[in-house]
Amino acid sequence: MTAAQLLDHLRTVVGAAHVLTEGDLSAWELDWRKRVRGRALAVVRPASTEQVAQVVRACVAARVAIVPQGGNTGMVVGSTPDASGTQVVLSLTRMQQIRKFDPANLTVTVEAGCVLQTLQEACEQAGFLFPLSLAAEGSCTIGGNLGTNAGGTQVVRYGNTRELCLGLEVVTAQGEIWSGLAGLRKDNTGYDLRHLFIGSEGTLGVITAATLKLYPLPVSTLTAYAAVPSLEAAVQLLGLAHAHLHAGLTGFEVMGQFALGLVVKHFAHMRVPFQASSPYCVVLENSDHHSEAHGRTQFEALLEAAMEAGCVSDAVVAESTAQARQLWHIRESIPLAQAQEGLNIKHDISIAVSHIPAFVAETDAALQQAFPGVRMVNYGHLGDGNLHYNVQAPANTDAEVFLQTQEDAINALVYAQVDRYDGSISAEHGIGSLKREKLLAHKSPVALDLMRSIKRALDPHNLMNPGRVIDCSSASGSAPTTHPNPTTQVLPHHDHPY
Ligand code: FAD
Ligand code: 2HG
Ligand code: ZN
Repeated sequence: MTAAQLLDHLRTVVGAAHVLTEGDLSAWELDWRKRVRGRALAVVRPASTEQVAQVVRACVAARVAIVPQGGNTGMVVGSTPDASGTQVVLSLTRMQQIRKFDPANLTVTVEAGCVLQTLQEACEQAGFLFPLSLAAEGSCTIGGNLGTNAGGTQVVRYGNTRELCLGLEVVTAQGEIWSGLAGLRKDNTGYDLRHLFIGSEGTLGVITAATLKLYPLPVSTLTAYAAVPSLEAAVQLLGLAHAHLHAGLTGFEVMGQFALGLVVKHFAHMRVPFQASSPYCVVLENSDHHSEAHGRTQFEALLEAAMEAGCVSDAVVAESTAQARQLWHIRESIPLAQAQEGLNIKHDISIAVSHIPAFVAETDAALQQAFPGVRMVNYGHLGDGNLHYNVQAPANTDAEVFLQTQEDAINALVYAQVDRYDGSISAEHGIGSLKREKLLAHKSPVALDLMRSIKRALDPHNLMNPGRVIDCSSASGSAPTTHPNPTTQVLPHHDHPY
């Protein structure tokens, strides 16, 4: 089958209006950080699981690779096509139905293209909480959240997306439909296939729907914002927060002074408490199931104990939902402020919480010694041991030249430290193509071989998002493939500011 014949066939499957080949396809071809632009054979937008299956079968017959895509907000260049012009972007955004609420089972079944915020709001209207929450929630999709096993700001209480998922519907790399949406909390009938697909970044199959866990809505959700004198103090505060709030602790985020300074600089209208006076600040959330008064008393007792222990120097508790939103907005604006500041290097790392202060002290010092003047944009989900330990070029330097010459060495230094502390080089964003080489260097050979075996077994023609996560192309000396995997085109600097 030629490419033209394939496109004709796809038009009959999803409708001509939903096979995009011309015009500005940047929304699908350019990654969120604007680091890499690919070129698609077509963007195909099916409206049902059956259509996804037909698209996959047609692509397999034509030996054309498929790149599943949701909101295209991923951080690791995993959802855009390569530069060959031969890959089909399979966009799930037309599949957005909430298929079923099951209040007694505390589950919701939803299609993969549903935007996270749409699902959160629908759940709230139905009287339930769907707790996954991240700054990209207005545009990321459930399929992308599952594909990346996204984390976000509520993991400390509810776990990441994997832990919120009870079942999946998947179109396999052969174009068959596997339906596992029963929503069972107990099912020990052999391998748990759902966990293979979650976090596989579109490399094993296409997630078309999921059954997800719901929780009771808290009676009151309170937010506090605290200045802490050090990272050690932030870790001590985390311990106190667990002890005082128990399961009420639903958010614990840390923000370094320079990261908050970028928010002040680029979003001048925002009020950022304690930024000038404290090396770190923390956002805490307490979700209470008794009453607001109970939640507030608990929060006040916690902050009093923390001040007595010397791990909090100043704190505010939001008086209203609007104030709470403003405090969270500060935290959630950091990635955007960092983008405004220009090119940067992201490290989405996890380390045991207990080791984080020592890791940061040592790694900050080593970076300053090797790359004087680098600016650390350090913040993240301290409650989960997940830091966004990002590096900005020194002030008054050409960031593009700095990155070209120093990025590899900076990554090597940071990831060697992560290894020394037995951490992970990707806590929540995934591997995509950005970290594929790093995965080879930081994962054990046994683990890599197991991953390759799974990939070859489920996707023998290497057509599902090839070149992402783990390379099984013939060029890698691994599995046979009918497709070379040309490297994506790295953009000139004026096109990739983040
Ligand atoms: P996409 O970017 O479209 O795709 C991501 C990956 O999933 C790709 O490999 C793609 O092939 C695959 N995929 C997409 N849909 C499917 C499907 N239906 N079936 C199989 N595979 C699929 N991430 C966090 O974890 N925590 C955060 O706190 C966080 N904050 C963010 C804040 C901002 C401002 C931004 C821009 C991003 C943030 N992210 C965060 C990253 C990103 O939002 C998440 O990775 C999100 O889960 C991606 O969803 P998406 O729909 O945009 O997926
Ligand atoms: C966050 O927690 C996101 O804000 C983005 O995961 C992190 O931009 C980043 O480095
Ligand atoms: Zn994050």
